[in-house]
Amino acid sequence: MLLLAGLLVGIVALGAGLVLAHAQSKAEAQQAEIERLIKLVDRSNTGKFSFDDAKQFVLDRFDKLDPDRDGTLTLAELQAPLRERMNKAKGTEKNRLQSSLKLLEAEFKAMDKDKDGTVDKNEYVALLQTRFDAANRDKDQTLEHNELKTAAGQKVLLLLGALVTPEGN
Ligand SMILES: [Ca+2]
Ligand SMILES: [Ca+2]
Ligand SMILES: [Ca+2]
Repeated sequence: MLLLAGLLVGIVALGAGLVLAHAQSKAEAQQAEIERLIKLVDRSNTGKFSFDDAKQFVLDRFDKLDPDRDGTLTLAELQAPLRERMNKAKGTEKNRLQSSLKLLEAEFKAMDKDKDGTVDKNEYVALLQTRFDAANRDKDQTLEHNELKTAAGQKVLLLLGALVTPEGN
């Protein structure tokens, strides 16, 4: 959906010829990001990953995001790595990261089921399970590249720390 929104803005702003190039490079960037994450998550080197792979990956990621090790994430903790990058970024890159921060805030709210203002591991993993199942269209044990390309797949990748592609960029 974000990709589509970006494309629509592109059509208005740039005209048809440039849009083709724009869409092409975005598709390539998305492709590369999917490949990167599959490599990180897939422990058995099969080019796809199971829910257990994804769960293990997010639990490790959770610990890295949780420097005070209290077992919960605040919004600030979730956003910290991105903020750090944003401080060093300039221009369009900075705008891109700014949109990502907003998206993370929405993600945080989606995860914080009991609305206590923090996200614990159970909440994180529960949302991962829901999104994994939604994206796993052939109902086998794994998410493949073509499933990760879909809107549902992109939502799984967000939880794995994918670089997001915000609107209008
Ligand atoms: Ca914490
Ligand atoms: Ca909570
Ligand atoms: Ca599958």
